Amino acid sequence: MEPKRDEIVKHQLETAFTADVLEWGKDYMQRFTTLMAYYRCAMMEVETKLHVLDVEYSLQYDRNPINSIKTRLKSAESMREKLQKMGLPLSISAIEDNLSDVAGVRVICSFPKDVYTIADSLLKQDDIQLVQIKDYIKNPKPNGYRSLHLIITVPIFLAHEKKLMRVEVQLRTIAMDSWASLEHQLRYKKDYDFTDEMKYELLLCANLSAELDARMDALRSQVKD
Ligand code: 0O2
Repeated sequence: MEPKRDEIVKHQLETAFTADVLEWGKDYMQRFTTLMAYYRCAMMEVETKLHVLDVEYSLQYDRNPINSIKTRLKSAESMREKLQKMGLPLSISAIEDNLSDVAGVRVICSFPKDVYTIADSLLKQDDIQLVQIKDYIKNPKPNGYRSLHLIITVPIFLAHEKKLMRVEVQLRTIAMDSWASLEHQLRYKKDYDFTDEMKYELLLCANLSAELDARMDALRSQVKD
C-alpha cells in the first residue's frame, strides 16, 4: 500500500474506533492467540504420549498398533458456528468452557483391538483425566459411523502455571477411517442431502468395513497364537 493511502486508512480507522476500542481489540486477539497456542501445546502432549505408547508396544510385540496420528485445531469459523448453534456468546471464555473439540487428535490404529489397547493405556496415565467417552464402535451411529471418541484433559506446564486443557481424541482403524473420510467428502462436497438409497448404500459400506475389521482382527489373533 502507498504511504499516503496507508495514512488515510489509518485516519479512517482512528476516527471510526476510539483508541480504547482498538486497544481492547488488540488485547482480545492476543488472548485468543494465547488460548489457541495452549490448545496446540495440549495436542503436542497427547501426540507425544501416543508415540511413546506406539514405540513401547512395537518393542513388545514387534509391530506398530498405531498406523498414523493427525492433529487439528478447530477453525475460528467452526467455533463460531458451534457457539451460535449452542446459543452461546462468541467469547473466549465460552470457547474454553463449552467447546471440547477445539484441539483434536485422530489416532488411526491397525486393528480394532489396538484401538482399545491404546485408549486404555492412555487413560491409565495419572495426568490424564477422562471427561467423556463415546463408543461408536460398540454402538455405531445410525449412518454407520464408527470410532471411539474420548474427551480428556491433559496438563500443559507453562513458565509459571499448570493448565488443564481439553482434547478430543478420536481412535479408529484404517477401515473406519477410510469410510469416515469418504463419507465426509461426499457429505461436504454436495449441497444436497443424501437420498434414502444413498444413506442405505453408505450404511452397507460401513457394514462391509466392519466385517473387514472383524476378519482382519481374527487373522491377527491367529498370527499371535
Ligand atoms: P471436525 O471437522 O471433524 O471437527 P459435537 O462434537 O458436540 O458437535 P456430537 O455429535 O455430539 O457433536 O459429537 P461426536 O458424536 O463426538 O462427533 C464429533 C466429531 O466426530 C465430528 O466432528 C467428526 O469429526 C466425527 N463424526 C461424528 N459423526 C460423524 C459422521 O457421521 N461422519 C464422519 N465422517 N465423521 C463424524 P465435526 O465437528 O463434525 O467436524
